[in-house]
Amino acid sequence: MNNYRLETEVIHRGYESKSFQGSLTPPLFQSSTFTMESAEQGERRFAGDEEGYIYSRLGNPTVTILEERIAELEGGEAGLAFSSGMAAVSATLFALVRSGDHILVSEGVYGCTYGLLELLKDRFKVDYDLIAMDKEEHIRSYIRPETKVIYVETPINPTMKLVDLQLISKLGKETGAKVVVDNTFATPYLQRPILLGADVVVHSATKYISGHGDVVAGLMVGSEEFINEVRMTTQKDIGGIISPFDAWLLIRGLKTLPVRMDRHCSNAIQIANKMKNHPKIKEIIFPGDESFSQVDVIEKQMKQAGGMISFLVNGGKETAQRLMNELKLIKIAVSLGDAETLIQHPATMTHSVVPEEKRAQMGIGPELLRLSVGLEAWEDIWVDIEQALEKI
Ligand code: LCS
Repeated sequence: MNNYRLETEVIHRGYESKSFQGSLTPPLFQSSTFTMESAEQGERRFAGDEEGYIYSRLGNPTVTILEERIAELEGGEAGLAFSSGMAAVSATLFALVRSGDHILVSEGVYGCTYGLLELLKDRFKVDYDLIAMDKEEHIRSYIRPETKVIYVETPINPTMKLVDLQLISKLGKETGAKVVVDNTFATPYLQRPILLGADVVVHSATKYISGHGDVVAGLMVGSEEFINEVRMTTQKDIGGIISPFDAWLLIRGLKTLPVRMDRHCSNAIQIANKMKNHPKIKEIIFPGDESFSQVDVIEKQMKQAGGMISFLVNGGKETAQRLMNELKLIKIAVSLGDAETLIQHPATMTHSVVPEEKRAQMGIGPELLRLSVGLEAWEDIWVDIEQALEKI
């Protein structure tokens, strides 16, 4: 297949209808296993001497289309799909570290990623440090001979801080640590870490890639060698594979990713502009606003600022929760990147598993709220926020 622009690849990459009786949309291979023509063929397939599907934990034609598509979109050699974002994150880390190793982590990660780091530390003696990743010398001072992975989210959930991916990739190459980037908030439409030097990209595909709030899934992109290793070890033997139907839904979701992202981004700019002038809002943290402290990093690596806004209200947890309860159109829910605008309170919801002092280090206080700006008319989203703000 020729190389096309990303907006075309999201629709076509990895699928040739003539191989599937002309079906315009990729067929759903809802099959757990695949029959062999002979015992000898079974032997050859297991030995790796003949290509072909064996069993859906090892590969499935619908899933293959998704994996080829995401690899192309991220600019990597190969892709792998998982049952959840956490299955992708855990398969990556279990493949890259051994007892005694060290992981350097951005100061702020999704709550369950923090939980996984703690589990690795407690049970498998893999140490980690959460650090601010803004200054080169500061980052360098934490890299040890045992540092095998530099793991970052950017933008960080939910504090919206950014990490300079070229800088981190340079440090990874110099020290031999693998750079893993969770690209959930940006998606490959806004940011392509592998093209900036990262080794592995992971996603919670549950979010913008699905886009419709109906799938929990994960994706990984990296070198052919790394993806094959994970496919045959920490995916095959731990087992966090995607179902063919969920892969099919993600193929469908990806087709509209660019148009949806444009709308999420433009809606977020409108909402942020209204919010920042409201007296009951103490501060907005939105990479698309001129007050944002890392505008230089956006210019280096992001096409647009994204559809997520975090903000602080005057008055702490009770006021934050009251604001949520007064909303009518906007739904109180974790997850993000859906058509519906969603709001959540990170300190008591997505990041409640993170101890309070670590939350404070990450910048997650009781007055912080996170808004996933949806695809509705932005005026309707704002009217809802404004009427709720009037009541607090
Ligand atoms: N990485 C990031 C940045 C995430 O935000 C999440 C989930 C994950 C990984 C894990 O993905 P999952 O297994 O849920 O597909 N984030 C959530 C959030 O902020 N609200 O609900 C889930």
